Amino acid sequence: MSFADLHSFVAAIEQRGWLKRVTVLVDPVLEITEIAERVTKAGGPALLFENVVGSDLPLLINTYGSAERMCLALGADSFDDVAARVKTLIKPEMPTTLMQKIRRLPELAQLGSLPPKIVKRGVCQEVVHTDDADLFMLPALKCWPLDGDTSRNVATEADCGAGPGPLTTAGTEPGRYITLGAVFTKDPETGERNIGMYRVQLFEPKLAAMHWHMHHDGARHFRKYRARGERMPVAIALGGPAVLPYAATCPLPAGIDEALFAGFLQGGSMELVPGVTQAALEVPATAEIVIEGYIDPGEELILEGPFGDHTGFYSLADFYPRLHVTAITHRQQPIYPATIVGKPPQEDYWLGKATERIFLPLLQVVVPDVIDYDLPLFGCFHNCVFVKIRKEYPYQARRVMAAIWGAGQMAFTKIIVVVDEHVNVHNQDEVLFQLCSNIDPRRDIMFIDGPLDILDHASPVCGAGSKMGIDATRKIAGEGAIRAWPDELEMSTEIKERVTRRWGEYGV
Ligand SMILES: Cc1cc2nc3c(=O)[nH]c(=O)nc-3n(C[C@H](O)[C@H](O)[C@H](O)COP(=O)(O)O)c2cc1C
Ligand SMILES: [Mn+2]
Repeated sequence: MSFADLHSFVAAIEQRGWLKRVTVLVDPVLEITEIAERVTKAGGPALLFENVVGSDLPLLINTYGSAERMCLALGADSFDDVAARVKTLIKPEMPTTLMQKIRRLPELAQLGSLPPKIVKRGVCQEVVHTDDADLFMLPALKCWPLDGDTSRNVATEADCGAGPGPLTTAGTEPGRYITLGAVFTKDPETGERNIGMYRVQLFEPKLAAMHWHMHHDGARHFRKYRARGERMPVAIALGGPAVLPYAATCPLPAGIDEALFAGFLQGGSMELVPGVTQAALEVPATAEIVIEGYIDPGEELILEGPFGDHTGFYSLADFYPRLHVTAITHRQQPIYPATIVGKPPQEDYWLGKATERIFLPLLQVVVPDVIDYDLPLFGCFHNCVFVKIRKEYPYQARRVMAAIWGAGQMAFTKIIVVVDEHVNVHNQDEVLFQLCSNIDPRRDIMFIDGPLDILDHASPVCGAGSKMGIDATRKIAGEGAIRAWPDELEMSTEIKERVTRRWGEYGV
């Protein structure tokens, strides 16, 4: 089952008892964060705030904050089911008999219906604001106390910004952000579409800042428009197909359209309509709200941030492009979807978990040695990954590390721990046990320099620094000085079964 818009997804989760409506008046400034923080960390439901200070729109949060809701949005029973479908994409089994060919026809027909479909009209444009567009009609959250407060947590010159621009005072309450928007852009050379989830800070009714990291596709497009000296059309979609926010976070290779992947995930094409003021872009027909605008790459940048981020720290304020709003369109009675990030676990943990599982078959194409991997909660996505391999030759773990450091967004991983096949990488204690016991630190830790997540505040410069690979596998001949390597303790199956069988007799 798939959900073509947020309204139908809300109805579905409400029907399953996974949504709670909050009717009392609440403040989008900090108060919603603290409520969502408590509910998410307790594994609680999605929340629909029907009465938000300063806005007529209801605010939905924690929509994807559980395995069940994330799977429902993906139209699957489990992440592994989706991974299995992804695997058939990359490793199609060739039908050999006529019967097999016939059986595969529906599958092939389905593949043909995945690219986005451009339609003439969409509910997302039921109401159109152009001259009267006002970003502050949205109940955009101020998530953390120091968000937008540029008196501290500001980047120094060593950071990512492309040089100073003038400071701008931010709206009514500084530090309000759109946090669950899918940002649509196109490559000016190839016309290829990209959808990325990037936060957007509100400054004035028609002025915002676009926080795309330099390594992400939106920023890549931006650099192309800048080189051409052309204005860049941008649209931000809120709501739309239930898979869209997830698709926008997917680490797809540059040039692969996230709308196509969304179509694959939901088993049917996503409908798009041309923007009303940015006709070069198509936006999701079923979105709740769409913000259309442009970035003029010739214009001075704006100091964006700080922002309480998924690292558990404020990401430093730095200079980012100004987004000028040309229209805000919405359906009748739109729902405003939002999320907060912060110390894990938050709602985004589940978006990340889905990716970890769904992208395993794709990672295995690049690094076939990887049997399984886990991005532990404490690692906040990019800080740490546990990898399991079947070791067959010397230094295989190091080869795996090097390959991961070259693989898409996995390249930003700061610490890689490689363990042997028998270790459960989803059990932190098991991995740490191997790590602590199996390494000679000087021999088994490898450092390299390279690009890092720009949110890593400990790296010596923004977006680049050192990474560490820890080979916690059993060492074999050819891997430097090792003595006889002992076997790990394990009771024989026979004795285990005997003790299980006789357990009652012992009376312990
Ligand atoms: C809740 C959430 C917020 C995010 N915020 C940002 C952001 O502000 N800027 C950014 O560049 N990436 C952000 N990301 C990560 C990107 O969405 C993600 O890396 C995505 O794959 C980028 O797409 P792209 O490769 O098409 O650019 C966020 C992810 C999530 C789940
Ligand atoms: Mn992309």
